[in-house]
Amino acid sequence: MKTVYSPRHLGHSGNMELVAGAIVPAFEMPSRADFILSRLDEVKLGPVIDPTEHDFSTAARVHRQDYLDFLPTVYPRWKAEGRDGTALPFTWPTRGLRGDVLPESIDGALGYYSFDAGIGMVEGSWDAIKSSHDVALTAAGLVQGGERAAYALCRPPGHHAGAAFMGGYCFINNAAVAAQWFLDQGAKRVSILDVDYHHGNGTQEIFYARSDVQVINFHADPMQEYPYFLGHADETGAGEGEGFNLNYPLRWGTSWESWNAALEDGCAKLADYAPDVVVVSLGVDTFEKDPISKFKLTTEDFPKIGARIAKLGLPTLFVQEGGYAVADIGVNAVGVLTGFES
Ligand code: FKS
Ligand code: ZN
Repeated sequence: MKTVYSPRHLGHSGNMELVAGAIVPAFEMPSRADFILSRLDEVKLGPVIDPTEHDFSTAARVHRQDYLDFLPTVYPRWKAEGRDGTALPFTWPTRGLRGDVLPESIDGALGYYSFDAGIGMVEGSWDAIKSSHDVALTAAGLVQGGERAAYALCRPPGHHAGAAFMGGYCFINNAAVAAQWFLDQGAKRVSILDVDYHHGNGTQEIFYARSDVQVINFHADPMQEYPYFLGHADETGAGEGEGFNLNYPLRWGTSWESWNAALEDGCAKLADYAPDVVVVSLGVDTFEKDPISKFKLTTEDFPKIGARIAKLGLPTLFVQEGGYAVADIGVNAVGVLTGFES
């Protein structure tokens, strides 16, 4: 399997986030990708190639244009206020406030275009975000070109980013852009299988009223876990999209047996849908030693996920999302890929 990777992710570094009342270094850090890259080399999964540059025309079909225009302006505007460090929002338009008027202030605009403070940006962030988008589309191109599967080593991740908002370390929804691109290339139906520990609320929002993309999520129950405000089982789609969104919320402490039962059910629904291609939002923060998560999957479980996905017998694009047990992330993420190939 080929991997697409860009060192331009490295500019997205030194970020801070709010954890339990303190500002601390963000868990989503550059070394995550380094560990994956060195593990890819160790197991000789296949060639690692550079992305080619892509414009944002496909991204504009899943994101709002004003949001895409806003992203590259964030850090220049932050600096123009005489600031440095991490750009972060702190006010959001919740119930009872106006969510329809974009403030002139950079702090107001950051709140308008986000749902949490997990989206720190620094000088090199925009270039990294752009490269992550290019990585996803380049890997999608490999699958479109006839490869059985490809791996997009994306950083930053994407599945929390919605049509017009960022959140949870995500800015552009790489998996959603790739899915849209497959459709634009002639695919009739695409399934997104999101195995990250956290609910992919952005992906769900983007495709919620559509029947050409089936979105299947296995994740920690939003009653207990971030992102808290989406991801319940009764969210099944709207209008034309009714029945094409599937959520499997699972309680803290979930281990392989019950996680796998959900995967089996989801895979059966996926097979019924009979998509032309599968996009996997690949998070390995379901790992027992993940520092921010509370599932109990082991290193031995990840290849089984890959093997089950391979059994679907469909062209498959893997898009990297979360995973914060940095020393194990390489073995676990690459374990899914080798499991797929075995
Ligand atoms: C406050 C707890 C909230 C945010 C967790 C974000 C998870 C991101 C992810 C992605 F795949 F997008 F990277 N933390 N400290 O793993 O879902
Ligand atoms: Zn996650």
